[in-house]
Amino acid sequence: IEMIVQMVKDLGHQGLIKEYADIRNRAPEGTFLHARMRNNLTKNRYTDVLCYDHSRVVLARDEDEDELSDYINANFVDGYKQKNAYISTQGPLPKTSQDFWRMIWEQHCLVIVMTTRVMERGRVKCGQYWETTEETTLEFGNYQVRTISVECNEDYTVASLELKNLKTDEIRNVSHWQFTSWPDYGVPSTAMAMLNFLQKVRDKQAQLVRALGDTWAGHPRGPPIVVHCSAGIGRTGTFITLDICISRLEDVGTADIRGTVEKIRSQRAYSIQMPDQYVFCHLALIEYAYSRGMLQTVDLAGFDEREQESD
Ligand code: PTR
Ligand code: PTR
Ligand code: PTR
Repeated sequence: IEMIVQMVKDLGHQGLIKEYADIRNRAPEGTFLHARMRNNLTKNRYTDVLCYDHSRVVLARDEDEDELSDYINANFVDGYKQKNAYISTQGPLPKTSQDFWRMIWEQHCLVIVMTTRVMERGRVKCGQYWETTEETTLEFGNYQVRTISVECNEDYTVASLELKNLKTDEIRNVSHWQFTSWPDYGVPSTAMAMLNFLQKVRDKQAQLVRALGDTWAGHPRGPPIVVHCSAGIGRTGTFITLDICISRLEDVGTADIRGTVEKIRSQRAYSIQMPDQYVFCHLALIEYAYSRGMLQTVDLAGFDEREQESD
């Protein structure tokens, strides 16, 4: 981790932004054929944020459904030493909320991380696919979503949801974690709020997986954590990058932010959308290491100077 601090210091703010530009300039490696099919086009929230075929989450199809009904703008993303640790996806549209819950059901997900607000700067960023009031229920096709309890904190809100499959009457619990202080195209004002949130999400997933007992035998860390923002690339990519880098840091004391971002982008195209989000990953990781006593001091004086010089 000392090497990361040194590297960040040597590169400076502009150097990191240049490094991100290099990553970003690389053309996507994969096809978007399903995302581009005529009947699927309206299932994409943004026409310029499509999802790769090779890592997409394929919805299960009933015999009575046509082959176009297996599409959702969502990709599996590997975690630290864990295949398919996450599903990165866009904020559900009214039209795709049913598909979203179907995906949660089919993939047995326990935790949803939402890093956007439903409305931002007067624009709708995500559909209201769950209720924010306790003891209220929404229905999307075969799925009923009931909000059991809601706990509001300064930077995030946790809702306990009950997801019912109306075909089988089976009920499962899903824990919904919304980070509320992250502007789109931007970064949180402090890394600490985000890091605390991330830690709580991990603890929750671990607790729920433990509670399932041996149901998830062979998958020690359980089903994928669903992460979404509005497009499912900028803030979602930043969250996942930090989660992976922190896991590695805790395991072997090292980090590879660039490699992590490149790997994530190979599964969810365009992940990490703004240069500042790339810079934020570095600074947040250093802050994390410092807060955990892995670093005694952090000297990034040169980093700030260079940032000011360039303004
Ligand atoms: N009881 C669930 C199961 O065994 O499938 C696990 C579960 C429990 C999932 C609680 C989510 C839960 O949400 P929360 O703790 O936020 O109420
Ligand atoms: N079968 C268990 C359940 O219904 O909750 C959990 C489970 C689900 C286990 C899926 C494994 C699963 O996925 P895979 O087919 O990848 O092993
Ligand atoms: N073309 C869209 C736009 O810029 O408006 C795509 C887009 C939207 C890209 C939001 C990223 C966005 O941010 P996030 O992935 O963090 O929701």
